[in-house]
Amino acid sequence: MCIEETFIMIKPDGIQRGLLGKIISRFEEKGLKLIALKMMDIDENLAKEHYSEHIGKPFYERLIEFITSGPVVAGVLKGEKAINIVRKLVGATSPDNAEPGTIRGDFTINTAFNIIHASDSSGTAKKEIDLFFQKNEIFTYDLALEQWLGSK
Ligand code: FUP
Repeated sequence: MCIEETFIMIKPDGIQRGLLGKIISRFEEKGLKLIALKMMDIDENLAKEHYSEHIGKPFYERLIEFITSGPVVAGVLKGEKAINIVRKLVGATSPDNAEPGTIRGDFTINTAFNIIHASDSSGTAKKEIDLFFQKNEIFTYDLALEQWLGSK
């Protein structure tokens, strides 16, 4: 069984629109385990590190300005094939491609203000979890399902 950990971040627009609870519920209802969660400000250095792959792109400056404009909520989700499952629940980057039923498909209309980030591979998941969380901010506990499956 492929148990993975993945990073999510509810962006400033998601917080400001009062969507935090609804977004987190999608992951809880799916059966993913929330093992870390915190509200925080992102400073410019962290923003630039997190979005380093986008340096030089036309939307880069606005992206850094936006992600540092207000608090975000960062989290770590764990579960079987969690990275791909979370990306599917989040939906495509561009809201016109994001399917109804996905978080972006249901709640967003503009690519720059797409309310949530989620890691897109095991490499970025590890990098992003390490960038945003100390080891003692990540928790270990059992879900009832895991006890049944013996698959912690
Ligand atoms: P995603 O992995 O779906 O969050 O998307 P990307 O890593 O490609 O892009 C990161 C963020 O840059 C997006 F969430 C929003 C922003 N962006 C734009 O503003 N315009 C674009 O054309 C592409 C991305």
